[in-house]
This record gives sequence, structure tokens and C-alpha cells, in this order.
Amino acid sequence: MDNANTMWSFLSAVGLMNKLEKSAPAAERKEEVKDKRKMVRKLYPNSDLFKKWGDDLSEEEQKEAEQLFQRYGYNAFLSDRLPLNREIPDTRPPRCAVKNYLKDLPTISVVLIYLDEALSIIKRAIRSIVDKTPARLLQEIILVDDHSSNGESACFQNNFQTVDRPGLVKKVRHSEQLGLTQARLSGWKAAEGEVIAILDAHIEVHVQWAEPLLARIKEDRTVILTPVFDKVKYDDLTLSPYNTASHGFDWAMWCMYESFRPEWYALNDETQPGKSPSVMGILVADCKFFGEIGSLDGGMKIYGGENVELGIRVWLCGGSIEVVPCSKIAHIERAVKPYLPDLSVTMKRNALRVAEVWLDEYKYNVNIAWNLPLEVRREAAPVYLCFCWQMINDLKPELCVDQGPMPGNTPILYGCHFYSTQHCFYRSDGQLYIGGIKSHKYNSNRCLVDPFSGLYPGLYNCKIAKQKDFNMLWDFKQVNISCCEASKFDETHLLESTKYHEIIADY
Ligand SMILES: [Mn+2]
Repeated sequence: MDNANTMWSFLSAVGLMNKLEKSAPAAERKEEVKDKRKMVRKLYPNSDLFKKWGDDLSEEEQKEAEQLFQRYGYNAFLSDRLPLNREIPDTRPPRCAVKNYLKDLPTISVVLIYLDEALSIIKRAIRSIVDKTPARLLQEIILVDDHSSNGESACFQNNFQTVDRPGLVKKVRHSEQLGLTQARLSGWKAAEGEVIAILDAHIEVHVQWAEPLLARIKEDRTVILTPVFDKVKYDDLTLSPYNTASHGFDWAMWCMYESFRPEWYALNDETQPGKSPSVMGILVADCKFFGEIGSLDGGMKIYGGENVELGIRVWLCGGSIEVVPCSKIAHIERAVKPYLPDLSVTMKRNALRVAEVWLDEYKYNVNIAWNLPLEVRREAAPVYLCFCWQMINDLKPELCVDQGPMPGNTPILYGCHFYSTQHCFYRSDGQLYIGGIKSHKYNSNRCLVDPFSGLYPGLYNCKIAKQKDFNMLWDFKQVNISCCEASKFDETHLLESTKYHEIIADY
């Protein structure tokens, strides 16, 4: 059943066949099924839900599925029709299955955080935890409802109790929405196990997910762990595994996958835990140690940055973070987060809080990443996001400078992607960085250069531009609020720092 889409098509075909059985002779049946399918109109051709899924649904079913998709950001219609204990493929590295773990492991409290989650999704998470965690190790499952407003999950009382163990599932409900961090803290405060796992509620755990985590914490109580995720697609709810990697972050305090340190690869054993700067969100910790390092920063709001804060805190307080490849969790990636369409506001706010609390002399980098004014002159100052040169005279705020036709290095104007308009940085030495300032291995800063073609400027990886000895220095002046001009750098007049601030004030 690793392809739910196929299964669903099959089920609906069976349903249709059953209906037809009563009225049509066998010979005509096939034709009629075909015709009926052809007649179904696609009501939502532009919906992400129906891009690859749902061809066989009737119009009523399409309406219901789309409505649920809008509400939850994933295919709750299909979830409601899949078994709670559906099989998922074992995506662990093969050697994990032959590992032996001690019988005497600490107990675990599993916290499931949710806000307006489809009931069948929560139930499937609980079912997988009950089925795939040894009963002697599973202390409890704590549902933390961060004030869901929809009927389903808000009214979800402990009606899962009847299944196996009375009292196993507990519930904490916030009387107002307090956000992810507070929800995690509520779960931790309610937990009675020796180890706590704080998970989203739109997950399914894999076979033997808990043992490698508990064994590692028994060895070293100061490690905070995270399992490896599989991506569950929001449309057909099938799994695709992610590669094992560490969880890093950039100057916007936003998390991203990074490779492990070379020592991990030298082990040549993909079942071994690898050190990680941070966690993406899901975390497993010794309950007491988690308290000793101050748990989570309760001042974080809604979403974003809280996981990075935890990473910095753990490493600075005598612990460390590890990714555990033999522990796997399937996690639904929503198409949208219905509870807050624009997350950039809280992401920025939380990032600045992390910077203020932990980053001391490095915090200006976070300001730069979010395009905020700097108090004092630094090496790179944010300038107005658009600039133009002679060939561009049609600037619009929704356009960003982008890579031209590939392969090629001629910049073009193109619709902006992601959260916001583009940032450009004019360095005091005259270099123009296009896009955010990058510091990871796979993503380099892009510099606007004069590649001596005699025609257009070029957009190059700054390191490569330097190697090729292109002219990288520009003289910059702001012409009006929406358009700036850059010309080749004249070394005789370096801009004064005060001018940068005028530019920032305009913005
Ligand atoms: Mn999630």
C-alpha cells in the first residue's frame, strides 16, 4: 500500500463496479465505467490537491475534498478513507533492522502538538505510536491542543482510550492560541516519562522508532535527538524518504539541511547518529536535562526560529544535538499552513529575538538577513531592493533580479519568489550582492559584475567572479525611491557611511 493514490483509484473503481453490477449486464460494464469517468468534470483544475490526484472523484467528492484541503492544507478526505494502521514502507538504512537494543531502556512520553488538525490524522499518529512503541517503554501520549477552532480536533476528547490501554492518552488544551513553543512546553510539563519526544500530530512513526533514541539517551543524557523524516505528500499521502543530514540554519535563523561533519562520513556506517547544529522541530530529550538547560524560550511566538534557539542553547549549555538515522518519522508537508498564511512576520520577530539573546556581536548579520537598518556601519549595509542600469527601465516592485537563461550569467528581471521582495547589498568596498547573504556550502553569494563583454552586466558566484578577475566594484547612487543606478566603481570617491543611512531611511 505504498501508493495510496493507486489504492484509492482502485477502491473507487470497486465502488463504482458494485453500483453497476446491479443494473448492467457484464458485457456492457466495462464501456460504461469508461464513459462515466470521462464525464466527470474537474471542478478545481488549479488546486494543488488535484494536480496529480483525484481523477476518479465525483463532483460531490471533489467539493468535499477541496473544502477539507483548504481547511487543513493536506488531503484529509483521503486520510479519512485510509486505515488508521496503514502500512508504510520501512525506509531505514538496511542495517538498522538487525541492530539489537538493550531491554532496559528509559520510558518515553510522546507529546503530539496540534492546531486545527484533521481527526483521522491525529488518530493515525496515535495508532502508529501505540503499535510501534514497546508497551513497557511507552509511558503516555500527551495531546496538546493549541486552541483548535475547528469542530473536529477541538472536540476530540479522549475517545482513543478504549483501544488498548486506558489512561494512555492524555490531553492538554490551551484556552487561547499560544503558539508552537508554548504548546511544546505544556506537553513537557505534563510528561511523566524519563524521556520526552515532542512531535507534530501530522506524523506516523516507523517500526522501532523509539529504541535507537532511548538507547542513545541512556548512553548520554545530554544529547538532544531528532529522528530522520520521510516526507508524506499532502495530496496522495504517499511517502518519499529524505536523505539523512544535519539540521543547520542561516542568518535569517531559518533551518536547512546540511551535510554532517567529515568524521561521520569517515565512519562509513549510515546507522550512526550524526552531530547537528539544530533540530528542524521534532525533538527527543531526557526530561530532566531538558529542564536543566532551561527548556525552550517561552517568548517565541507562533512559528519559526524556536528550533534554532534550542540548538544554540543546547550547544552552549553543555549538551549537543544529534540526528539518529535508525529512528524514522513520516511527516506530512502541508501545502499551506492554514493557521497563518504569512509566516514571515513571526519568523522575523523570532529571529531577532534569538539574535538579541544569543548572538552578541554577530546579531547584525541577522538584521542584514532580514533587510533591517543597522545601528552602526558594518561591512555590508542593506540598500534599497531594486536598482537599475541603462537597459532596464520597467521596474516593478514584484520583480527581482534573477539568473537569465540557463546556462548563462546575464541578469534579468523576473517575478519574485518566496516570502518577500529581494534584498541587495552594497558593500563598502563597492561590491553588489544580489539576493540574501549566504554562508552555506551549496549556496554562494551572487555578485553583479562587469564581465568585459561590452554588452550586459553579469551575475556570478562572487568567488568565481573574483577568480575570473571580473570588475566587481560599482559606484552606487539612489535616483528615486523605486530605482537606483549603479555604474562602475570610481575609487576616488568611496561613499560615506552616512549616505548608506539616508538610503535606508528612504526605504
Ligand atoms: Mn509539521
